[in-house]
This record gives sequence, structure tokens and C-alpha cells, in this order.
Amino acid sequence: MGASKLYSLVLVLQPQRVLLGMKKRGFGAGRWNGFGGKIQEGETIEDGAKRELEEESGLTVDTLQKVGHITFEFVGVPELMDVHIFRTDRVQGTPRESDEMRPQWFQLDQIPFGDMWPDDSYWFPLLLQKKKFQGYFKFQDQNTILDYSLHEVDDI
Ligand code: 8OG
Repeated sequence: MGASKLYSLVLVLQPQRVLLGMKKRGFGAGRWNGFGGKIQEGETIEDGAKRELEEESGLTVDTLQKVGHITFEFVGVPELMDVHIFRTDRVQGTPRESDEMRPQWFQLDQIPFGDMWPDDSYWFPLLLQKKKFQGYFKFQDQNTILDYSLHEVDDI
């Protein structure tokens, strides 16, 4: 069991649509994703998730629901990425573009999986069905999944 670094990821999911951001720079640039990033020292995972949502989209939120936990391994990188995934359907404000993200709403049958992280095709259907899930994905590079496991859980 290697060391890992904590990350948040927030999906604003409403009955007819989901908000994604085009990542403009850094890790995952050129892909649509939820909003999130590294948890800082001294903050809870949920507080980090709210902070990143606001920094990257301009939206604030009262409560987040924990929906998933995925561990990512990249071949040759000793540190695992521990990504805690949250959902909300009630946000305050209007999405605005930031240095990192260009937000856009997508109808639920038009999610741009071809321009997202490849693991998202596996777990987004669970998210859309309001399931909770736990997973592990091993990547060769940013486009290639070597191994994975994914299962629904009752509690996360
Ligand atoms: O701080 P930075 O933007 O580099 O944080 C990375 C963000 O990307 C963080 O919100 C977690 C998220 N993320 C990964 N891997 C994957 C992935 O495979 N799929 C999705 N949807 N998000 C990911 O780090």
C-alpha cells in the first residue's frame, strides 16, 4: 500500500443536466470534468471540495453528498491519487469561466465521454443512477486503462 494524495471532485447534477468544465491547463487539460483539486493541509475533504468548486466555477453550495471514492494509479508514479467524489443539485450563483475551467451544461444524454477521462465512462452511469461507488483504476498513460475494479457500495 503506497502513499496517496487526496483530491476532491464535485459534479453539479440536476434532473436534466450536468455541469462540466473544460480544463484549460495542468493535469487533465483538454478534458471535460467536474470541479475539484488537491485537498490542502488543515482542511476537510468536503471543505476542500467546496473551495475548489467555488474557485473553478464561481458556484457556492451548502451541502455536498458523498457519492464515490476512486483510487488512481499511474504506472511509474509511486504516489496514488485518492479522489473523493461528491454530487450536488443545489448551487448558488451562475457558472463563470476561471483560469482553470470553462463551465458548460450538458444534457444527460449528451455527456462528452470521448473528451473526458476514460474511467468516467465506467462510473458516470452509476452517478446518474444515484448509486454510491468505490473504484480503483490503473493507468499506463492518460489514455490507457490497464486494470480496474468498480463496485457499488451502500455507504461511502
Ligand atoms: O488540482 P488538479 O486539477 O490537478 O486536480 C485533479 C482533478 O482531476 C481533481 O478534481 C481530481 C480529478 N481527476 C483525476 N483523475 C480523474 C479521472 O480519472 N476522472 C475524473 N473525472 N477526474 C479525475 O485526478
